Amino acid sequence: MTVDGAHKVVGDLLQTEFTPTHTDFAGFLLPYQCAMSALSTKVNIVKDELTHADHYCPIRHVTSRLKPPDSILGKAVCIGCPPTVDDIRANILDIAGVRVTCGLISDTHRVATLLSQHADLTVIEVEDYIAHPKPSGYNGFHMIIQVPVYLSDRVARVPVELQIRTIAMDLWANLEHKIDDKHDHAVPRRLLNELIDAAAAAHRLDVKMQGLYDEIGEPTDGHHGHNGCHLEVARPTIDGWRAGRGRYL
Ligand code: 0O2
Repeated sequence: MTVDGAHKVVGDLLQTEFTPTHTDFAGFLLPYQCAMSALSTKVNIVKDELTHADHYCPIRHVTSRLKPPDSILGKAVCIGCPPTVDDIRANILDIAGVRVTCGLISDTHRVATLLSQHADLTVIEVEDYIAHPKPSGYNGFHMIIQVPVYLSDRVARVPVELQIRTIAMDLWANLEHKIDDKHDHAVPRRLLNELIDAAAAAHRLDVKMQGLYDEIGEPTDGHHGHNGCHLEVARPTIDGWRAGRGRYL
């Protein structure tokens, strides 16, 4: 289903459970907000520590966002997830998102490896769009990470989507997002082709810069080159996990 189609269906879903009438959105989103803050803090600690220790920090920017309720419901409709709180919790894993922007391709892999080594984090899904770009041209390294949130009576393990991109791809993705919005998700073919060309050019620049860096750069601890990184991915532990979602490496 297209995004527009989903929005129309969302408009007809006022009787579903996931609405302001039935759902305390602030309460639903709170664990996601906490998990997002915890992961952002971890990334920022790594950033500060490496800036201090290495004088070269692979992390340039860290941002985060919570998906708004209408967008959560739109995605539920798109993927055929029943619009109930439990189903949404089990099947939509990018309600909380943290985005890390890096200089080089090898930096993205270094950051992914460093974070995956945190004992309290569990990587449950990896999508390597750098090795396998999307048809749109998008590339980036995505992980779904379970982050522990210590509530008053229990520990909730909350999924957060971590997106790690180069600066060049971040520039592309932000512009592509704006163009997509401006055209109401129906971008003319000519522009789509130009965007695909631009993404390829950004990737060529990334590969070129990586090559130049490799000529002068000294590998640091955890450096895995730019040909990818291999992470241990845990089997999902969330009830109602959507079979076949993502690729498990
Ligand atoms: P926003 O605004 O970030 O919330 P899914 O997320 O399950 O629908 P998929 O393909 O399994 O789809 O997830 P994926 O591709 O790992 O992550 C999707 C997110 O990556 C998007 O989130 C974007 O942030 C980013 N992304 C993926 N492809 C593109 C692309 O072609 N262009 C741009 N600009 N960003 C992309 P959302 O939820 O779509 O948006």
